[in-house]
Amino acid sequence: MDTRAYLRERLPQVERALEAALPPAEAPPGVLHAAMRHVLFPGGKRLRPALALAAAEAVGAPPERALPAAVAVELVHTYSLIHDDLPCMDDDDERRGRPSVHVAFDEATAVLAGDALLTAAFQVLVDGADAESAPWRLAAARDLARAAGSHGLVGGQIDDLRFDPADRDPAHIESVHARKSAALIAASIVGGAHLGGADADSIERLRRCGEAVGVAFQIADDVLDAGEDDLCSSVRALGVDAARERAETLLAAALAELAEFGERAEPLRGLVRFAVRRRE
Ligand code: GRG
Repeated sequence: MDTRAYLRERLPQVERALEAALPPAEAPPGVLHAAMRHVLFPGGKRLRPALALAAAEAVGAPPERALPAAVAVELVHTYSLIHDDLPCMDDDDERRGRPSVHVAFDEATAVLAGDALLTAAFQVLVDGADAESAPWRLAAARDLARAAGSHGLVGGQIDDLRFDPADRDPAHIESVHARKSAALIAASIVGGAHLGGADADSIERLRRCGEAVGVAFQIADDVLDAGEDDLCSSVRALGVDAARERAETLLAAALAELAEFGERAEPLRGLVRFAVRRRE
């Protein structure tokens, strides 16, 4: 499976759907809409939307059926990046090689742009529901809310911010990663599968796959960032070699969950490998 070719083929439709989901930059209040677009376009790897589309394919649905989930997870991801960059959190002046939103605009605008993106994510999931898709969209919204909230992304973020530098317990570090990073990756896969009409057994397999690959993705990120001053890092707790080994073990577990899905899960398998073995 050529994952880069898959991304080149699928991502243009994600870009169009993201564009359609946001008000134009000129629509009032223009400053807010411009700030919402600032980090979203041009974006990053778009890994989470690609996982959502590939998960729909894995359960036998056309990938475009997963577009509302793909857009929703990217909007939640983008909000989290904007808020994470704020001076009260990670205090980063740059994101994706450009000034962070609070630098390009101001702090209040960055907070509000993040709030609006988070809200828009749930609007995209419910807008356009019909009798067939309503239960699937409801399930995707429920799982995304859980992944984004105090049991997921936000809970992981506060534990990361309050992380004790003396703590080198790998299990605690992995629990932070499971919430701060893996929960949204798992929600991307599960959301795509829900919109593809997957049965309960497939959803649970894909959830376990997403949780494993999500933690492995974060370990890969720690390995790529090794030498930076992140305190809650698997590399800091385990060393580079053991961290890499842990990521490979989790990758194998994630792929094992996909064993039953056959040929049509090849794009998802490719993306799962890409998430863990990427070099950027
Ligand atoms: C503010 C609630 C809240 C959460 C912030 C985004 C975040 C959580 C923290 C940033 C630091 C970090 C290492 C997060 C883990 C997730 C992660 C590796 C994000 C980067 O994701 P990529 O590599 O980014 O997919 P692109 O730019 O490609 O979309």
